[in-house]
Amino acid sequence: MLTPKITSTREVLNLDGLWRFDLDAAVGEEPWRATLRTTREAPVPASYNDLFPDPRFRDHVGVAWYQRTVRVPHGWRGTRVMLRLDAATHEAAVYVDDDLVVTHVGGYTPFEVDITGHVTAGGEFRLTIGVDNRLTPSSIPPGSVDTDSLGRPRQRYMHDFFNYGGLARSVSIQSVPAERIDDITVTTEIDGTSGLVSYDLVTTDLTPGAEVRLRVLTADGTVVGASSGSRGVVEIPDVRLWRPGAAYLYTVVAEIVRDGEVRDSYPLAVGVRTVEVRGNRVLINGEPFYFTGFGKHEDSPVRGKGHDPAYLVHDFELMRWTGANSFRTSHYPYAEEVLDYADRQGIVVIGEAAAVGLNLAIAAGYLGQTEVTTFGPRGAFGDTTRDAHAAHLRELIARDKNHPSIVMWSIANEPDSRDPGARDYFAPLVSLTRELDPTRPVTYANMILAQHDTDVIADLFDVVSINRYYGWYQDTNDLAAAEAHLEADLRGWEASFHKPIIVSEFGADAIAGLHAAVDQPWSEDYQTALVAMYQRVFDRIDSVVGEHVWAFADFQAMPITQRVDGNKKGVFTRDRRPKAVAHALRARWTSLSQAKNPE
Ligand code: GCB
Repeated sequence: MLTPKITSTREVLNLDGLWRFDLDAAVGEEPWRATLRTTREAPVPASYNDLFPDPRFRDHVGVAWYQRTVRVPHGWRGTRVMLRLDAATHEAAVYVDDDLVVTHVGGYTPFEVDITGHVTAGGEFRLTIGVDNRLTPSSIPPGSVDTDSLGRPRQRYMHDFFNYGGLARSVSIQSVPAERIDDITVTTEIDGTSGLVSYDLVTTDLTPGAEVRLRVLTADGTVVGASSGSRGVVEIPDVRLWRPGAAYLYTVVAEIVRDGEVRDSYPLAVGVRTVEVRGNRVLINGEPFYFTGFGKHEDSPVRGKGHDPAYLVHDFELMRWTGANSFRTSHYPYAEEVLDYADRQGIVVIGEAAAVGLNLAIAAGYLGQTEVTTFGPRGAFGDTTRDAHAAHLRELIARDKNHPSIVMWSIANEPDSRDPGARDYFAPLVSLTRELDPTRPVTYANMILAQHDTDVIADLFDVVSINRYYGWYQDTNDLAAAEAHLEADLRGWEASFHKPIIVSEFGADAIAGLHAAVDQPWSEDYQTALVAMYQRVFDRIDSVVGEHVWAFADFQAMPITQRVDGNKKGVFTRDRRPKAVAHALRARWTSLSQAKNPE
């Protein structure tokens, strides 16, 4: 599915703004059949939970309704009209006037539907979207809804970030030609001083005489290569590579031409670069790459997970200020605008699926129970969850496969990888990921309960990613013990797997402004000392090829007693002010980028 773009043959009408909005219980039966009975409005894109000072919205479990009137541009006569939602978290039913036109499951990937038969150019229609925020044992991410002692529905889930719901990304309609390009897949290789761009176009059925062609343009518009047919390879002589920190993008323009006239045209930004794992190194363009940066969230005050270009630019500027070269889209696919920007800014991305919380051992482990079964027929997550996970991976890779910034897929965060059933669950998903994208390494983020000698899936993956909290959840307030345990742990993985290791999470909560002369958890000083201790260990272990601090910024969390107005492991506060650790990271990473990733 191609991102909506205005081209010489396509138009887009963005529907962002204030929509009529209310919760299911307020609007009566079949609310799509008439103007929504409410005076309330909500912005799109934004999560709805924090907009209203009312726990009914914040803690809502179930469906919320968005509605607006849309006028189809009169010039769209004779074209196909597509409706596209960049995300509806987590499930959506979409109505055009009285008709259900599409449903979709999965809160972080886009979907579209052809609504040509339901609308008229120049006319208006009523667009109503029911968005359900419930997580179930077979949704990705998983969760469950139970009834509390007062008979109210309560959402349970196994990840700590707040379960924001609503339309957190853009909604648009587009006019596209009947005869059109439906998908483009581009992969790149380097051959001496040339770049090779292989492409594969999917089109609608073409009428006789229609021809497909493709041109590659430099950033200033000079054509450097061309081809015809739905598949092929274009060579770019004296190629300028996409490099971390020094992005360069070509534009591939795909076209359908008939009778000398361009019937469809679609431009795609393409960066020529390679990624591979060799021994215990990750190579980008054949050179070892050391990842510095963060696990992030899409999270900000008021708008929750709503995409916001101001936060996008500011976050990237702050990352650049710390000397970070990369981040992980923990724990779900981010808005496409984020990846487009990463492509242009030369920031490296580990693209993570929304499979977070496939782990019953985390709660059980902390409560002292030992026997839990997460996966398999006797566990909570069997074939139905795996099918949902596979469907999600298909949508993720279909959306993001062409981004040069994405160098790796992380297909799950902290699954119960000690559970024997994890192997049967994950082996097909790893194969599927490789089949969908043979060009990128695959990883998952390991959690401490599965160690190098008890984890049953790590060998299936290309890169070992490890989330560790020595000095915080374990060895609390004891950095000496934490240092010894961390080193032994990492050395165990190095010796067992001989693969590159990225420490994909490490950190400590810190309340901005709290200082202490001696080690004290929750102080900025302790957070800084803990991060420095981890880095000393990383520097002693050859296989460590990356350090992603948890987390970029404080973020809203599920309300539990371990969280003080959210998770405070941010290097920046939720409003993006640096804690002391930010300055320490800046000192290390700006000098590391010279030493480990020379230009
Ligand atoms: C983790 C999770 C992350 C949490 C973090 C924490 O291991 O991957 O989502 O936010 O720990 O702060 O507990």
